[in-house]
Amino acid sequence: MMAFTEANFDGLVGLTHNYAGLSYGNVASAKNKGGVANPREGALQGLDKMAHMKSLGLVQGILPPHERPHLKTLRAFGFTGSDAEIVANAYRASPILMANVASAAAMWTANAATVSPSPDTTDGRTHFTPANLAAMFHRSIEAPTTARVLKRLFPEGDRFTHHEPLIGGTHLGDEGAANHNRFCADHGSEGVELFVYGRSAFETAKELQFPGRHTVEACHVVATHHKLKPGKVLMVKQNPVAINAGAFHNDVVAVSNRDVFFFHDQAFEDSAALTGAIQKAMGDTPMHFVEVASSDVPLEDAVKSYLFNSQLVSVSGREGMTLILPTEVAETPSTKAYVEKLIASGGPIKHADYMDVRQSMRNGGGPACLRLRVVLSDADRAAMGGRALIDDALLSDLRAWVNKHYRDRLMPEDLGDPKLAEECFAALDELTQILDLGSVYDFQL
Ligand code: SUG
Repeated sequence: MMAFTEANFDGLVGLTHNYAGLSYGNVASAKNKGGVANPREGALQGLDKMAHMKSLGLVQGILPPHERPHLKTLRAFGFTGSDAEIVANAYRASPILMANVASAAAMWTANAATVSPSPDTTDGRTHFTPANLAAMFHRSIEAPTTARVLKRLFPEGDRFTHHEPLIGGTHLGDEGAANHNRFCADHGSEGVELFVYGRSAFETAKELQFPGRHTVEACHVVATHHKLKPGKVLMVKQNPVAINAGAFHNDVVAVSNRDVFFFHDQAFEDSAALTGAIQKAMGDTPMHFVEVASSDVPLEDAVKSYLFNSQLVSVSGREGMTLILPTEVAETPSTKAYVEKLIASGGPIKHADYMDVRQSMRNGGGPACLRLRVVLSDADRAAMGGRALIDDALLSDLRAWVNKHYRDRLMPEDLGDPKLAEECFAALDELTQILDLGSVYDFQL
């Protein structure tokens, strides 16, 4: 019997990490607009989180930051000349355009792609679809680089296969794994995949105040491309109330691991119907549903603290599952009390580890936003390309690289500095060597 594990691929916080307030409907992004960011601290916080996961015996991977500012986009807008001239002219012409093409948002790799592992697919391969992230301009430019990195790490062939990001712009808006959960008895057993959407492509979603970024049509296309098994795919609409409260991705109000689904009672319009459908699709494997009542944790506190944007993991040697939570949960009275009660309840979740990822949290990215889950067999792991699985040597190389290249202070006003672009490209060129990625950036192609 082949052994399967879940690997988490965290996005490394990029050199241009800043607070530009780009994401309408993302409460933290709006609140922290214009603040002072510390890219170096952000990257080190991310590496500490990866080190913690590794120390728990989990398989931890890393995905690189993207090249920012993205000069290819600026050239497409008509800017010409040397790199320095393009940066200076684009910033002068439109600081907000520059903020968009300089955003480090690729760090939130829960939005990098949707991944269906081999036990779920009829051709027995692991399928990847990079998310088009069409809803937000600054994220809509991520997919080509994401695709190149994923293809390098998971070579196309008998084990892994890659699909094109969806066409159709916002009509086929796809935000990737942040709106996708997989339930199974064990990571290597056949799973049930749940796709969550905010709206339909061809309707006016009058009930939404904020963008419903992901459409039901996108879910259908990805499920079809991924060759998922009939009866093992579910689609559900996220509750508009949750989107309007700032849950711009479903992973702000729900998280799963294996046979446990942890979610807020306002995440979906009809929790009972959903849990019934999941249990039916799971057949003989009993699910554990941990539904958090609004009377314990108001939706507002769930969004503020990111209780559900935790990682739920099975740690060998620990009885029960572990939540990897952002420290903000311990600082919010309702969620702190809830987690204490949950751990003492005798249910499937028995441990809570808190991580400081504040640099990312201020842009609306908690522990779960920072990671892409990929279930891999031992043989899959052996077939991977690059050097993206974390061990002590790689961690130490990455920490040294961050300390050498990253600034410790960045504001949106700094994004027009041609020197920053130069620093980024030099650093990323070096990173592709550390991670053995080959050429994945436009400036290398
Ligand atoms: O897409 N924030 C990201 C946060 C993504 C979180 N991901 C998950 N929930 N899985 C977004 O809204 C803010 C950037 C800025 O404002 O500078 C931003 O893009």
